[in-house]
Amino acid sequence: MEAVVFDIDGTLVDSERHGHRVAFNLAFESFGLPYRWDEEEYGRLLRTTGGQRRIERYLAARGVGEEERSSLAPALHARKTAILNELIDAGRIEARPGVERLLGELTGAGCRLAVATTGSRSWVERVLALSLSEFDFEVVVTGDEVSARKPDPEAFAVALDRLGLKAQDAVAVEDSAEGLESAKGAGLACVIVANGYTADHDLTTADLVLDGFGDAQRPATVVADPRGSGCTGILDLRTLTSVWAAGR
Ligand code: XBP
Ligand code: MG
Repeated sequence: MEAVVFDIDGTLVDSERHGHRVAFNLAFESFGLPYRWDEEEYGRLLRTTGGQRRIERYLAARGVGEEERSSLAPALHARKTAILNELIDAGRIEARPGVERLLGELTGAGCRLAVATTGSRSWVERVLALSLSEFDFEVVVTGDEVSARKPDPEAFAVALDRLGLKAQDAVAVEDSAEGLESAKGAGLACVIVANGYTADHDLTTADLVLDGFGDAQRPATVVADPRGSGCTGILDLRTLTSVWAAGR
């Protein structure tokens, strides 16, 4: 196993409920718009990957015309991204429990680290620099560099290409059905670390499903272990290597 390619939102960081969603709402407010996405509605809106697309589809569903949408959505998204960067600077977007342990273990074993996200490069670089600064993500593919967002496999395919690796040399770690479909579409074995927004997604094609990264004090729950990795609730190098080997 040469590398692990990580998703960001909902995976490395629990960023959606109290990060992106808050930034979207503050952007709507700053534009004097009445829209507010509550936690429950946001979970449904998340099925559209890419924040600008999410805004566009929401505006269309509210009858905002194509011409107005084509200028309003990018402007709102730019404001949202600026606000999100302020939240990141304020330390509001943190790594999920167990992520730093796993990244340290992988780094110590000489395993290469990469990111394949649908999110925008502007905040992705910031969150990696501030919340995961001690780790070297050799390749970072963001929504800005791909023509098709997840569940399209492009983000993971570009990450593998830039790593100079084939799919059988690596494993993906994701949180959502869209991310799982994207990773599988690129030929990668995929571990899902689900969260409050994705626990009810269709994750049946995953090679392992946990509800967290886990650690000795608080192991995660193994939701599904179809490859027989023997995971006991701690996503570690051994478990990832076992999933990788079973997927070859
Ligand atoms: C999650 C997404 C992103 C974020 C919002 O990406 O779909 O769109 O919700 O970020 P992933 P942007 O799980 O692939 O990291 O507003 O920058 O798109
Ligand atoms: Mg995600």
